Amino acid sequence: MMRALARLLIGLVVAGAAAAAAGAQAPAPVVTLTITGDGPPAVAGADRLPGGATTFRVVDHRRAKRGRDMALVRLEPGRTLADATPILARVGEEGPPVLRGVAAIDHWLSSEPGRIVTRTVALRPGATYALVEGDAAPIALAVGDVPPHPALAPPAATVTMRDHRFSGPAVLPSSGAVRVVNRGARYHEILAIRLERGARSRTVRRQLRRGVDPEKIRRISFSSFFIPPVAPGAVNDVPAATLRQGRYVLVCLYGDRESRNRSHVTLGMERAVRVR
Ligand SMILES: [Cu+2]
Repeated sequence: MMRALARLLIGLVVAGAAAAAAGAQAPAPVVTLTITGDGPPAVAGADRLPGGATTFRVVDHRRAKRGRDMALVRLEPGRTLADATPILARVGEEGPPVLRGVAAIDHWLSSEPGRIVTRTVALRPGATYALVEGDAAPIALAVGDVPPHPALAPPAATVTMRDHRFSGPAVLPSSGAVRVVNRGARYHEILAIRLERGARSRTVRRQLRRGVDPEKIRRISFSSFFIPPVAPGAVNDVPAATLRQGRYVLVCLYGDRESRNRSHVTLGMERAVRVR
C-alpha cells in the first residue's frame, strides 16, 4: 500500500484559500494531471484554487499495467514544504504517522493507464497541499486569489472509520458517492473485497481477522473501491459505481508501528456490506 510513497517524493503545491464568503453552488474547479511517461504529471488548472470541492482529473496516457497513486498531503498550519520534505522521505519506511504535526495524508489520486479517473475532494480553505509521489523534483504551483468555495455534494451513503472498526449502513448504493470519513486517531484505509459465488461471509471474515493474506483466500476479488491510508479527519468521496451488486467485506489492511505492524483487520476492522 505504500508503494507510492516508498518511491520517494515530489510535491506539487496546491494552496488553498483564505476562507471566502459562501456563494452560490458553483461547479468545483477542475485540476488536470496528465501522465505521459515515468516523470511527474503535468498539472493544469491549479493556479487559482479556492478551498472546498475540487475535482482532480487524472489522465494517464501510458500503456502500463498498473496505475499510479499520488498522495495529496496537507501541510499543518505554519509548516512549509521545506519542513515536510525530509519527513515525507521517511514515510515509505516508517509509515504516514511519522508526518504527525507536520503534514497529513488526506487524499489519494490514482490513475488508470489509458483512462481518465476523476476524484472530487474538499480542500481545506487556507491550507497548503503537496502532491507526493516518487522522487522527482517538486512542482510548485502558483497560488491564486480565492473565489468562494463550494461544498461537496451530499453523498448517497457514509462509512465511518474508527480505531479499529467500520460503521455505516449495511447496504451501500451502486451509484452516487460513498463518503468515507476517518473519525479515528490513526491512519486507516478502506478496500471493498467482493465475495464471489460460493464464498461464505463468515469464513472469509474469520480468515481475514486471523491475518490470512487476502491474496490466498479463495472466491473473493478485490474491487477498485479502495482508499490507501488517510489521516484522522480525512473525508473522501468514492464513486459507488466501483461497486457492483453483491456481497462485500470492507477491510482496513493497513498496519504500522502503532498497531505493531499488524493489519487493522486483525484488530477487528472489517464489516460485511451488501451492494444493491
Ligand atoms: Cu485501519
